Amino acid sequence: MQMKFKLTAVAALTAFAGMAFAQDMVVKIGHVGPTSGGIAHLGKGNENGAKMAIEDLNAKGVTIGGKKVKLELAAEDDGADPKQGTSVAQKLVDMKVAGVIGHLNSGTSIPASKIYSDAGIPQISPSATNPKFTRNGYKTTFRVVADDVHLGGTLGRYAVKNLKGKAIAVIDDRTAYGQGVADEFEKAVKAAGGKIVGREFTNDKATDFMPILTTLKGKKPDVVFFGGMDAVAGPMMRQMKNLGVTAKFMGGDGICSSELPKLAGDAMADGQVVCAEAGGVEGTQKAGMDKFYADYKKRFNIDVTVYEPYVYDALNVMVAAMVKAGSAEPAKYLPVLAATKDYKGVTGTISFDPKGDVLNGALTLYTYKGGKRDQIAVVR
Ligand code: ABU
Repeated sequence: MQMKFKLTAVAALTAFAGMAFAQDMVVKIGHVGPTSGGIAHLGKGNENGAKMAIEDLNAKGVTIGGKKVKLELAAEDDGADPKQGTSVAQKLVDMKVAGVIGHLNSGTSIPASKIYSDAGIPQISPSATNPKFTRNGYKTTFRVVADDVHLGGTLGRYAVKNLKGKAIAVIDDRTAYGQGVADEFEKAVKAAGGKIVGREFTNDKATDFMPILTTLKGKKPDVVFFGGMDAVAGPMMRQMKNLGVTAKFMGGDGICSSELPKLAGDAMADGQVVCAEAGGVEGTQKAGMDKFYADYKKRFNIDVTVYEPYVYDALNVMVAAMVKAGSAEPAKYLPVLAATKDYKGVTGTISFDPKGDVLNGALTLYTYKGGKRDQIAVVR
């Protein structure tokens, strides 16, 4: 009798432990963005996108290889600094995260990609657009946005053909993204028969642009393109206004945020800015993106800045691959992730090409009216 009781108790304890194990299997996913420094608003937005994806997945319930899983976010700040980027990448590798969403910047994502590749850990950037990011031959590197060849090229052609720019000036912030997208813009302007009247550079922490703007003012530009981020573009626009430069102001996804009107203040005239987000949806897919914007606002009581839906999709695509592979072990789910085909996300349909780039990536051209982004067109 006593033996029977003992056996029953052991069985119950074993079952309970099994249940607890099944309930408690934790899968850690890393996220990296600059949550400090000049573009902390963008980094925090990206982190929120990752939080929202984790919360939604945990609420729905995720089962991997027959085990109920609790997803946890390991969020790190790289300050948009390449050295800090590699240091937090190593920290995430040491924590044995199953995968990483990030980094936000090309300048941090590119050096970090070697660390993740050496560790065999999949990395999906929701925003790094420098083409080099996916061109190092690493099997672990993916991105869900179009690259700077597409961004700079489209904007360069638009400056000549649609804006009818006759004297185009270019400034960049000397980062991997800023310089790269500006180079692509300049190439496309020239190929479309446009004239570049000046090229200047600054850096991603600068606040005084008067010397370079004064030089460019002498060349009477009707379009100024800036390769860099919104935190620099806003004050640059204010100083352009102070100098009486009324040129159209163009830039890539880095300036194309909901924050730019606040950063530029009254220096931004309606229709003056033309920028491009490195993704986009049309037709029936627009409902999903609109719903994400509304849900995000409800959850965090702030607007989407620009990349949050891409972070959300990147994390969901990663977890979908784990579910399909029946494993959160990087070596097991990586081939399934690479084979992602026609994943229906809030940012559109995601498939990866052999480099890890999103196939058939779109761009959305925007201007600003009344301090709000106003869509011009979705371009493929
Ligand atoms: N794509 C613009 C911002 C991020 C980056 O590529 O540096």
